[in-house]
Amino acid sequence: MLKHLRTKNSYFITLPLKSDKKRGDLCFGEARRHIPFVIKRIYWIFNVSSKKQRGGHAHKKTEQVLFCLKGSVRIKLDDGVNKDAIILSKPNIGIFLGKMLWHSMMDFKNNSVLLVVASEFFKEADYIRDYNTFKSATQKQ
Ligand code: T46
Repeated sequence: MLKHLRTKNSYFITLPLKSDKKRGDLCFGEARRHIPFVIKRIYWIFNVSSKKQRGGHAHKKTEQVLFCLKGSVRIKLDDGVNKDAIILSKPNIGIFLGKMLWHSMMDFKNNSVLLVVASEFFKEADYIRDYNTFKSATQKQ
């Protein structure tokens, strides 16, 4: 059973998984069907030391879904009021992160590979990288 998240604009997404004992497994996701937006960008994060932390920002507009294809990664979420911490470790279970959600990734274990699909092209202006700016923006909403 997937954990219920208190942070707004976040929820788990379970993708179809075709298990095949003889040939191995296959997982897939379709835009607007399993992924709730049209995918404009993908990127993946790997070779991260288990002692290092990434993220530590929110997005003004971009929505994303994160999947840990290999290993495991802890994700901390904060909507300005509520906080959650979850672990991604199954390649068919992702987490949707909507806009204005402060997120950090840590505890990358066993050569983790974190795949991200995003609703927007990369734009640095879409990031809020200062926590106090994020906090005051959420209070104005
Ligand atoms: C996020 C979390 C989950 C690009 O030029 N294009 C891209 O599409 C991305 C994602 C990054 N970059 C550049 C920007 C920085 O110069 O790559 C560099 C590293 O990015 P950043 O420090 O933001 O990486 P993370 O791991 O802290 O955050 C990344 C994403 O940037 C972010 O949107 O939500 O993963």
